[in-house]
Parts: sequence; structure tokens; C-alpha cells
Amino acid sequence: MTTFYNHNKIEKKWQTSWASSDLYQAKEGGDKKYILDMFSYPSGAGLHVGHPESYTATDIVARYFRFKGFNVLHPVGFDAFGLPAENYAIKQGVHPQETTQKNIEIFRRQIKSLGFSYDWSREVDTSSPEYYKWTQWLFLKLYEKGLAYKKAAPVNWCDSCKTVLANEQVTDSKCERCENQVIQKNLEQWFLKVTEYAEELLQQMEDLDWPEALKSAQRNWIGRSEGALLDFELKGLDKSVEVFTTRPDTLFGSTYLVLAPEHSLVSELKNQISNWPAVAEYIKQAQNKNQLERTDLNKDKTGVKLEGVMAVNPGSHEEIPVYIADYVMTNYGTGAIMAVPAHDERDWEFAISRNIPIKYVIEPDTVKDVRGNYFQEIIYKIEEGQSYEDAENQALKYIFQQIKDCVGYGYNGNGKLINSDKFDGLNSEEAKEKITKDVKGKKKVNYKIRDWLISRQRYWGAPIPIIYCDKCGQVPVPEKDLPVLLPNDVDFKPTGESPLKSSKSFHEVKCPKCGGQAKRESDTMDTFVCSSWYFLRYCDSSNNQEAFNKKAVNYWMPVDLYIGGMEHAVGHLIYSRFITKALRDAGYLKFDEPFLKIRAQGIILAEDGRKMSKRWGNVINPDQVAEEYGADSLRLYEMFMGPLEDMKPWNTKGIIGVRRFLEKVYKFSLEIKDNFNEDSATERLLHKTVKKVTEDIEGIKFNTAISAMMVFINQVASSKKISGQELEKFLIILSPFAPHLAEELWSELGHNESIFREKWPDYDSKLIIDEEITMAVQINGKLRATIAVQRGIKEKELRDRVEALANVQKNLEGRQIKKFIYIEDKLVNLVV
Ligand code: ANZ
Ligand code: ZN
Repeated sequence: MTTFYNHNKIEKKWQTSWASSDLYQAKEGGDKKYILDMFSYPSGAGLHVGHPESYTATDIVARYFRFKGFNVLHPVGFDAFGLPAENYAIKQGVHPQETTQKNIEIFRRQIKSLGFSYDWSREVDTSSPEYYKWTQWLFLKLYEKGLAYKKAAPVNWCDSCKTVLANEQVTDSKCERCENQVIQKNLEQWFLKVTEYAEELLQQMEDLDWPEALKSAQRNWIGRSEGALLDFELKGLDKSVEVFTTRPDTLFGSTYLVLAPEHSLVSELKNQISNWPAVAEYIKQAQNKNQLERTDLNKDKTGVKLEGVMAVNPGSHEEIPVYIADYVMTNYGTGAIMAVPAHDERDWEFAISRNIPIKYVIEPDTVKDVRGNYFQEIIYKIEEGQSYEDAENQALKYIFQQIKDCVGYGYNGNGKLINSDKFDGLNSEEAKEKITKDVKGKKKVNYKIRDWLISRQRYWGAPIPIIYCDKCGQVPVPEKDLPVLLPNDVDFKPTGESPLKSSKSFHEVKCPKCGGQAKRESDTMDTFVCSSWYFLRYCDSSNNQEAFNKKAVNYWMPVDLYIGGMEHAVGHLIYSRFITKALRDAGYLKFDEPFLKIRAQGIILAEDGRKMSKRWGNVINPDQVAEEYGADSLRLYEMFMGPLEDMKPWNTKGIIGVRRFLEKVYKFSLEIKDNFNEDSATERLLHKTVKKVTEDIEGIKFNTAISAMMVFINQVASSKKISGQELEKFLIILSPFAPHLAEELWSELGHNESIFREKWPDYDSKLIIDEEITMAVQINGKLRATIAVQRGIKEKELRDRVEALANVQKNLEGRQIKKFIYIEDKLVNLVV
């Protein structure tokens, strides 16, 4: 018999066996768990090591819950539409369909070679007509509910990709894909009304089990702020400017107004403005800048005064000038602000270079504030795990910064009002209410989140199912005519217009209403629309009558655990939540939130500590690792590297280490299987290990679960004492991590059925508190010795051992023990 751990042979064998079984098929009925990975984009490069990181994590949890008797849905699929395949088509002339299918095949083979317990029968491919038919159906539902609409809007435009980009696809005013500078362009575009759900998106997040960083990213993206709308009359004119402010308490400090350059009032005031040419020139310039350039805090604040126009501060009744400046955005609030240079940094910068008066109206309760903040900061830092010294140092830095802020643009927090007439002495919170009321302002809640722009002037996406008819206007494609298929006779070369326009067969159609000559919408949908509902499709993916069966979806959903990258903190995760709520309101879903628990996977760095990149030549290919060390070793290693969420560098020594552990399990199991024997120490350690692994899987702490199993194997490999049942239990807890090896050894132990049909082992808590404890030994109440014993030791055994202690013998001086007092697990007192 050979005890060489031939991972290649073992892994192939079991993958084939599992594939022909129904082990991983999700069945409805009873308690369920829905365990989900963020599905992958099948890129030409194949899997990278980040994929198996989250796939192994979810696989462990999915297998664990099956052992626990749950029905588990653990599906797999591909987010297959998107730019790279289309860009490849433009360069190489290969149809995106072909590239995509080839890549999917590679991904499929790679994923299958790592032994994940996916239910492949539910696989989805978002670029297949069977799937995008329902993406189009989703669009029609949103359209019916007034949640999809078209309007002209300034959009982020990438001139190199020739397409519109969502805000989430622009980083540092550059295109996420090609890093080209993004410009603003006015186009007719389709939007989804995410804003309608802004408040709900914010509120319903609180109870979800998500990483705090993720919640705060969404909170910022939604950007709720409470404030007020205040009216400023224009002197001598029958017009006024409405501003949105979060700080009505600073009204008396407002020494000028600013309108966004695009504000409609600007052109209305053309006749009053004596420096119109300069104003017009400035408006033109502002149009060429994008939002990010305009709001960049580090850039100089530009702007032009509207000469000949004055406004009246409704609080102080002072006359104040009006400017246009591009640091004020058109599409936020009212597109106009009351500027308070003493208490707002942007206004301060603008005012200081233009000799605009700066009027302080808020006085911080400095001493109290500083002391409070100082201690607060120390407490935070200590809670974060810092030493007292570090915490104090950082708190000091923080306080210095606050003092600096006070001498700069002033104090931007709440405080006590000064220079504000009858409001002097009030605190900010009170003053906000009173001043708003006094000047007849209105309370107002604003959100930063914008409607979701989904039009793409690209080919490789789901066509938007709308037809334009001269007579009937916008006509939705009737459901029975879905899918609107992507045509093949198109020219991929980007022109700024959708390539679908170049297909006559596609573009020219009959109007579904009047039968007249009409034109099809030629834009496709942002691929984030496809991925905003795929988790619903998985519940019933082969349904060709509907997007999903309501019963199936309401059984499986919401997802119990979702693992993926933090890069989706705002885009995908907000869209999916929005779509869920919209479908709920349309009567399809009975739940509010799609993902109850989310965990983020950390980035795996290269061995040199840098990001893996072709450029650095430091990319680790999971295929090769699996080939050389085994899929089980790769899986185990990626889980052993450190906490799932942490960023961590690859280390080849590490993988050799886990491989040795698996070899040890393999050899030991085969050696011991004819020599099983029992031992209470092994029994106790096993219970302890089962407990640890169970709790760690539930807590998504796989690295410590693996260490516990390593400790176990080291002990039994040296004591060579373990019963057959104990070894089986150990294999079961190992199997979610190293499924092939566990299945192989299970069959070596004589089982014909798969290990994955077993039950998860229980543990006995009593056996777990088995550690040695140190007991005090007193003679007549005086401490004379200590003794290390097993917790729960029997009195007889204990007495023999105590009496044998040298210190006890010495101190007894031959006296008789009259009474042996034993307080369990604590102390022994000998009365003599
Ligand atoms: C006066 C003031 C005084 C302000 C002060 C702040 C501090 P958030 O919290 O982001 O909602 N603002 C309003 N509309 C704007 C626009 N379209 N473009 C740029 N800035 C705009 O910020 C609201 C604050 O941002 C508002 O409150 C307004 O400035 C400014 F000590 O009004 B504030
Ligand atoms: Zn018509």
C-alpha cells in the first residue's frame, strides 16, 4: 500500500464522482441557507488567486450548513456582458460572443478543478438571451412603475471608450477602464430612479450584518443631510434666490451668495448684470470641467461677481453681493448657497482672496469642547486597540488640528451664537430651528445619491426594450416580444453612437401600438443592471415562463451570506438593494433586503508585498498552484493566510506548510486505520477541536479553525491514539476545507457513501473544560503547596496525589489528616 499523497489522482477522482451525483443540488423544503459569491466577470486572464479566496470561504460555509441539515443554495454563474470583450472585438475582430464563451469555458474548468460545491444546474450567463430576456423584463417593470425614465443630462463621457460612465465608474475624474480624462456631455439618457428609495436604502441598512466600512461607504454615497431652504430677496427686483443650507444657524454670517454657473436665474438677470461678457465667458469655462474638478477642495476657487445685482440677507438685512462660482453644483440642493466664510472652508477660501467680509457668528465652547474631544479621542483609540501612549499622542494631534481650524476659516462645528441679534446666546441646534422659522424658511432633507444612469452606447449589453414611434412616442416592447435579441450585423467601431444603430434589421421596426414605421432604442443597459438581480434568477434559473417563480424566490431569499470584494461597496450593492425594493413594491418579493450578511475578502498581495500585476511579473496563477500542490492545499492555504478581510501577501513557504499538514493527515489516517485505540486525552482534544472549528466557521474565522485542526493532528500523530469514530469526526470537520482529501480517506475507512452525506459532529461541553487547573493546597488554612490536576478530578485520586506532595509531607510533620476538605476545582484544605 502506498501512502504517497497523490493529490492529482485523488482530486480528479472525486470531482468526477461529485459531478455525477446530486450532492450539491439545492432542493426546496425545510430550513434553508443561501450562500453566495459575487459572480465573476470571465476575463481572458482566467482565475486569479482572489477568486478562490472568496469561493473557498463560501464553499466551507455551504458545506458546513449542509452537514447541519440545511437545504443550501450555493450557485455559480457569469457576469458576461461588458466592455473588455467588446474592446477586444474592436481590436481583433472577434465577436464578443465568441470571446466571452471561450473565457467562460476556461473559468468553468478552473472553478471545477478546485472542488467547490456549486449547484451547476443553476448556472447563469447574463449575456445569454435566456437571461437577458428577463433583464429586459425587469426594465419593463421599472418602466411601468415610473422608475425608468429618459432625460437629457450632463453625463460623464469617456472619449476614448466612446461611452457614458456611471459616477461609480469614474475615479479621480478618469475612466475606470482606460484612465482617460472624463468629460461632461449633455445626452438623452435612461435613468433608474434610485433616489426614490434613498431614505429606505439608508434606514434599512442598520440591522444588516455587514462590515462597518461597507455601511459607512453606503451612508456617504446616499449622503443624507438635514437642512433648510431659505429665501434671499434680490434688491430692487421681484426675484429671490433660494438656497439650501445645513447651517441656518450661521445665517447672520452669510456675507455673499453664490449661484452655480448653470443656475437658471443667471440668464434671467442678464439685463441687470453689467459685466455680462465676463459672466458668459466664465459659464463657458465651467462647462468644460467635470464635477470632480469643480468640487476638488485643493483647487483654487474661481468665480465672477454679478455686478449690478445685490441680495438681502433675511436675517441681518444687510445687502450682500452675488457671485457665480463653479464650486457650487447645479444638481445639488437648489444650485445656490448662502456663503458663510467664517464657518465654511470653501467659502473662506473664496472670500479671503476677494476682500469679502468675514463675520464670525458661532463661538465654540472651546475649553469644554477641547477637553471632551480629547478624552473622547483617547477612548476611541484605546477601543481600537492602541496603547495609552499612542492614543494620547493622536488625541493631542487631533486637538492641535482643531485649534488650527479655529484660526483659519473658523469653527465649523456647532457652538453658541454671536453677532446674530436676538439669537445671540442660543446654541446651534436651537438656533437652526428658530432662525429657519423666523425667516420663513422650510426644513429640507437632501440626498447626494443620484438616479442611476443606465444607458450605454455600446454593443455588448442587454438592449433596452423601447421603441420610438413618431405617432405614439416611447413604446415599451410588449413582454411577449422579449427578448430583444442582439443583432449580429453590426459595426463595432465606436463612433459615440450605439453600434446597434448600424444594424438595419435591429434599428428599423414596426411600432407595437400602431404598426407604423418606428425605431428601436439602440442603447444597451449598464452591465450593473444584469448583476442587480442575478441572485434572484439563481433561485429558479431554468424558468422560461418568468424571471423567477415567486414562491422559489421567497423561499431562498434573502441571501444568508454574501462574500466579495469591497470595490462593490457602493455600485453593485446599492443597485441590488434598490432593485429588490422596487420588485417588492411591484408585488414580486416579500422581503426588503437582498443580503443579510456580507463579508469582504481582503486583497491577496504578491510575495513581494506589492499588488499582483503582469507589469511586475509577480502574478501567482491558481491553476499552477493547484497542479503542483493540489486544490485542497490551495484552498487551505488561502484560508490559512490570515483573516478573510485582511490584505495579505502570498508566501510559497506557507503553501508548503499546509501541504505537509494534509500529507500528515493522509499518512496518519492510512497508518492508524488498522490500529485504532481509545484515549481520553484524544477524546477531549477532539471535542475541543470540533467546538473551535464549528464556532470559527460560523464566525468566518477560517485561519484559526485550521490551526486548531493542525494542533489536533500533531497530537494524535505523536500519541498514535485515536478511535475509528474519532478519526471519522475529524475528517468531517476537515472536509469543508479539504473536501477531496477528506472524501478519499472516508472511502479508505470503508464507506461507500460520500462523507458529505454525514452529519456535523456534536461536542460535549463538559469534556471541553478539560484543561489542567492549578489548585491550592492548604494545611489548616495556610497555603502550603499547589498542584496541577485535570479539571473535575475524582476526590480519591486527588487525595492520593496531594498526600504524596513533598511540601505536604514536610508540613504534615507526621500528623494525621483529620479531615480532607475539597472545594471542586478550587482548593484542598487538610485539617490536622
Ligand atoms: C451655509 C453654511 C455654513 C454651510 C457653514 C455649511 C457650513 P452637505 O452636508 O454636503 O449637504 N451647499 C449647498 N448646496 C450646494 C451646492 N449645490 N454646491 C456646493 N455646495 C452646496 O452640505 C450642505 C452645505 O453645502 C450647505 O450648507 C451649503 O453650505 C453647501 F458653516 O450653507 B452651507
Ligand atoms: Zn406608433
